[in-house]
Amino acid sequence: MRTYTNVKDLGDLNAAVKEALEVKKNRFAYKSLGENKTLLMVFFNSSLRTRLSTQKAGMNLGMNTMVLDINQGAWKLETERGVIMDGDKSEHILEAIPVMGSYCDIIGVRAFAQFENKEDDYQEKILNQFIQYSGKPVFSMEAATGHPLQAFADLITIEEYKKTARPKVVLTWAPHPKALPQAVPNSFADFMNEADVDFVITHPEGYNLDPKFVRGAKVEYDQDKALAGADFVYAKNWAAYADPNYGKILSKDMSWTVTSKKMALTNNAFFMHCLPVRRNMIVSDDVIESPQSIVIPEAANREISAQTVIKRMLESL
Ligand code: AN0
Ligand code: CP
Repeated sequence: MRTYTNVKDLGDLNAAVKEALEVKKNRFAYKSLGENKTLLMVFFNSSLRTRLSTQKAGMNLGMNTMVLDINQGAWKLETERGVIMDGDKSEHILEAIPVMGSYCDIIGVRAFAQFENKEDDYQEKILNQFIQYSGKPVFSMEAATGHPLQAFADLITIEEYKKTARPKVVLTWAPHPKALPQAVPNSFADFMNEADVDFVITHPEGYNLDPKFVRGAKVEYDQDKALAGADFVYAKNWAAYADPNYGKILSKDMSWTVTSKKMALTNNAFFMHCLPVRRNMIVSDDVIESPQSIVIPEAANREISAQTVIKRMLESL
């Protein structure tokens, strides 16, 4: 595997989940695979889970791991070609990327949507420059339009907790005070559309995601109707995608918060969220603390999704 940015990069999805569950059974079985190999993780944005779980995954595989926070101690990077660099940016990304590539064997990149220019975000301008200029296998640690390590961990978690062969999985928008990217819901839809689940997306009008990710999924604007009979409730906020409102907050309607009253509409569903989550905006205290909340095992599976992806990249070096 040379790149990991979306569900297709995994090939046969059932086989990938099976491999992940094998990795989970014995996470040190491939300790020699990464010997004398270096993993570089580059962060343009904050992280708790991705930083720790991906570093742990690399260590499980015997790799040396390095972390660079671009905004804390590195030079400010110019990302546009042709700019006269007389401002506060000291280095161009076109030098920085191959230099970073020269110190490592595999690179993970976190570069969120900037909400300044929809085309730049949806063309994955930063991630694609890493793929093009680093000379190394590159995986997304949440880029502008996707978070495939999260969605893979989510699928593994659903596989572990499901009680029926084809569970009903509902992705629901929920309110949040700040504008958030569509990366997490995009990738979740990307994966659920390929998985053996009954997938429904619910959000207020105006919050439709990119059709490239929604594909054949059912979209229901009435949250209560969508939640009826759900086996898994996956909550997430995102800002508007559609023009002319790209990156804008259109609603803070607290009636969309996932409360115990909402969960009562479901088939005793499990509650999921990628974290970090704002309590009593996205989900009530009682729901996230309930036995049906699987947010902690879901986060723990981030180590497994990362390890499966890095293992495949090491195998292809
Ligand atoms: C980010 C997002 O919504 O994309 C990261 C989630 C994993 N969340 C925040 O910035 C709060
Ligand atoms: N879920 C997730 O990616 O969390 P972090 O932003 O803390 O890495």
